[in-house]
Parts: sequence; structure tokens; C-alpha cells
Amino acid sequence: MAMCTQLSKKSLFLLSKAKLASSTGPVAAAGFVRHASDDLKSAFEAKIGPFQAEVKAFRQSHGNTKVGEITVDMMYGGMRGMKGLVTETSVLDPDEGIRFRGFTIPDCQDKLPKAPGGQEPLPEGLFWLLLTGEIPTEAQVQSVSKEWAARAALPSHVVNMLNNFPANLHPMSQFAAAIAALNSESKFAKAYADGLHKSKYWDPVYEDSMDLIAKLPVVAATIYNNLYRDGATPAPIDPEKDWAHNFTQMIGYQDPMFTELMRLYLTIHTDHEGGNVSAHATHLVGSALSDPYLSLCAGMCGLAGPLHGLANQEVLVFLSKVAKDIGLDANDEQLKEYVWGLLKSGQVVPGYGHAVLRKTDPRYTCQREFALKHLPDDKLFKLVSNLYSVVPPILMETGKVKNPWPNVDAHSGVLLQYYGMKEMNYYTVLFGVSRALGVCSSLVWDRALGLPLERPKSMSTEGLKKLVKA
Ligand code: AMX
Repeated sequence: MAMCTQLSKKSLFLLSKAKLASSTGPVAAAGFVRHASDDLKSAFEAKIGPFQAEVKAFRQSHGNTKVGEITVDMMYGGMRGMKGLVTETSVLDPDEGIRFRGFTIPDCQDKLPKAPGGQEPLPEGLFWLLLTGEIPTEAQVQSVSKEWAARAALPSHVVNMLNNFPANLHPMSQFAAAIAALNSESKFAKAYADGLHKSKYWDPVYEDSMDLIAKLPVVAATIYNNLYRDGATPAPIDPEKDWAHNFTQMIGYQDPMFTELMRLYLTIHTDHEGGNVSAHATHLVGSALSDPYLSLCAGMCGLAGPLHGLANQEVLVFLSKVAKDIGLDANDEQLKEYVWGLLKSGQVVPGYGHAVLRKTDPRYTCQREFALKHLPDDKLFKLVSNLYSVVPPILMETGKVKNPWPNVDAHSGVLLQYYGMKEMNYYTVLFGVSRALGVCSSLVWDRALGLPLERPKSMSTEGLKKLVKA
């Protein structure tokens, strides 16, 4: 298996900026016609200047305005509640949940373009929204799908590497390693070495981000097929189809409802403002001007932790243990006893709690709605529903858990299981494919805004004691 897709980069067109600048009418290239107004890069570029000016003016008038206080507990306590980052793509309200550029998940389900005949939003549309702040048209979303299809081919050294990993290497380790190895293709690293002016950094970072996002489903599919499908070659990418559709075909899932689920899944996991581990790690490493491949690799290593993205795997491990130990039909009393047993043994209930949220995660709610619509009688879904009523009061009773409500990870695995994806160790890879959309759009904005190397001040306990006394 030398190349993972049968597409060459030349088989579809990439509109040059020169062409765009000289034409606003339809442009014919390599078999299809696209309008200049459908070009994401042009739409993004048009936003840079005005937003740079807005930020500059804001900093000039308020650069010294205080926005909060830092306590000793915040410094020891994982910086909870400390305002220290600026992220444009999304904001997380503790009581309401995520808003992507001001739009809630139900807004996005309503407003973002769908696949023909589909009901769920296309992740391409959310990417456009995150990057530009605008809801795209269907034509704009199709143009992103085509562009990602055109950029999807993997270099052979990455395919060879993936094909030679031992089967006991966790899928997330394989995923992160492949992303790092893809940096052989980095246009930013090359342009930087060639002396690119800093005002232009955003351009190759945009190009790398587009290439990387396009390639991630192929990387993820290669891992899946190697581990669970006897090394089957991923199906060729259809440039007329969307990103999620092509992914599901590559891993051998033909059910259109699974593809719909994947469109929703890959949309809702994209972004959760800037302070979560995967977003923050990507941003931090990117601030050293490490290229987007290395930056995302760092983010994915963070996502692989059980308190963050790996929780979706942990939830299924937990549900499987519940089913084995007390049965899928366990009653509330049995479930309560089981959950207390888990807590008393010093473990967390995976899928519950959040560092920022103080209500049920709307990403949980929309997956629950999907389940109520498509798999209301599924036994595992019923178990998840029962836990939704049993777990929060118990966590409240502990007196220390600040948010007893379920997060995104409490629900996602059940839906995947229903459609036949039983391999729970793989689930965080799906989260990672989606998260790339959010963190890469932020990375492009970081470079467009010229944000500097991130380097907060740390202190020793001794130094802190002296400071407090003073
Ligand atoms: N089960 C048991 N105990 C929990 C708990 C849970 N689900 N959530 C929080 N706690 C405990 C903490 O471990 C902490 O205990 P300690 O004082 O003995 O150390 C105490 O409650 C206070 O924690 P908190 O302020 O409420 O939460 P936090 O901001 O420190 O941590 C999180 C947030 C997500 C790590 C935590 O809720 C947790 O471990 N949840 C389970 C793992 C999980 O679902 N992670 C996924 C989160 C979403 C994501 O990133 N994908």
C-alpha cells in the first residue's frame, strides 16, 4: 500500500490567489466550476486586515485594563477560572455550553449546510464558520469538501510507518506519531527556513492546516483498517462527496445513518474554546513557530489523556464493566451501589464533570437527541440514560465535584457501538480528527494576529510565600 488515496494533488484544482484576485466570475478548472466567492482562503484573508486593526485599537485603548485577579489556589489548581488566553473561534459559557462564533449547537444544526438528503451539519461548514465567523453557503461548503479531497493523499513514508506499527500500540499513539511524521510536507517549515516575512506566516500555516485536515481521515482510516480490518486498503476518495462520507467509506461503513452520525460527531467535537488541554497544547506549541503538524501532534498527545479525550474510551470500558458485573438491565439501586463503589476505590466516573461547564453538556444533549430519534430501544443507550439520572445526585453528594453533569464523552461511544464500531480504543482518534478543525483554525488566526511565543511566569512555593507576605 504505497499511497492511501488514488488522488494526486493535480487531479483536482487548487485555485491560485492570482486567479482569484483577477476574477470574481466562475472559474473552470480540472472538471468543475467554482466561484471565487466560494474560496475559503480568500474569505479568510479578507477578514485579517480589519480584525488586526480592531485588536490593535482595542489594545491601544485597554492594554493596561485589568481583567481579573490571580489567587494562590488558581496557581496550584490547574489555572481554573484564570483568564489568560484569547481564542476567537468559540466561547464556552459554564451554564449554556459552547458557542461557535456565537452560534450554539442547535443553531449550527439548523443553519449549517447539510449533505444532499442529510439532516446533520457538515463539519466543513463549521470549519468555514470557525475560520471566517460566517455561516457558509452550500457552494462554499462543497468547495471545502473538494479541496480536502484534493489534498488527502499521504506520503508513502507515513503509510509505511503506520503499516509497521505493532498492533498493541494505542491508536492515539499511532495517530499522533503519523501527524508528527507528516511534517515532512510542511509548507510553513519550508517557508520559514527560506526567510518568509512574519506578516505572511498565516499563509503557509493555512495551507498546512488544510493539508493536514484533509489527510487526517486517511491516517485515521489506515489505523482502523490495519488494526481491525486485516489491513484493508482505504476506499478511494470520491471528490464529489463530503469529508465525513469519504471517511466512513474508507473504514468500510456503508450505512448512511452512520455517515450522518459521523457528520454530527465530527462537527460537535471540533472546538471548546482555548483552555482545554488539546487546544491549549496546540496553541502553545504553535507559538514557538513549530509547524501545524507538530503543534497538532502535541494537542493530540494531550487529547489522549483519560481526563480529556480518552474519556470517550473510558466511558465504554466503564459501561462494559457495568454490563458484565450487574447486567445491562441493572436497576437504579444496583447502579447507585456500583457508582459509589467506583468512587470509593478512588476512581472518577468517566464522562461526568467538567472544568468549565456547570450544566449538562449540549454536546451530550444533541447526541442524546440523535439516540432518541434513531436508537431509542438500544439497551446500552438505556443504560446511559439511567446513569444520567443516577450519577449526578451521587456526584453532588460527594460535596466536592463542581459539575455533576455528563459531558460529551458520556454519550458518543454508545452511538458508535450501535452502528457497529465496537473498538473503543479507537474512539479518541475520531475526537482527534474533529478537534483538528478547531485548533487549526485558531492556529491560523494566531499567526494572522502575530501572537507571540507563549511564556507565562512560574514561581516556586518559596517565592510565592515571600510574595504573599510582602
Ligand atoms: N468522578 C469522580 N470524581 C470527580 C469527577 C467525576 N466524574 N469529576 C470531578 N471529580 C472530583 C475531582 O477528581 C476532584 O477530586 P479531588 O479534589 O479529590 O482531586 C474534585 O471532584 C473536584 O474536581 P472539579 O473541580 O469538579 O473538576 P476538575 O475541573 O478538577 O476536573 C474533569 C474536571 C473533567 C477532569 C473531572 O470532572 C473528571 O475527572 N471527569 C471524569 C473524566 C472525564 O469525563 N473527562 C472528560 C472531560 C471532557 C473532555 O475533555 N473530553
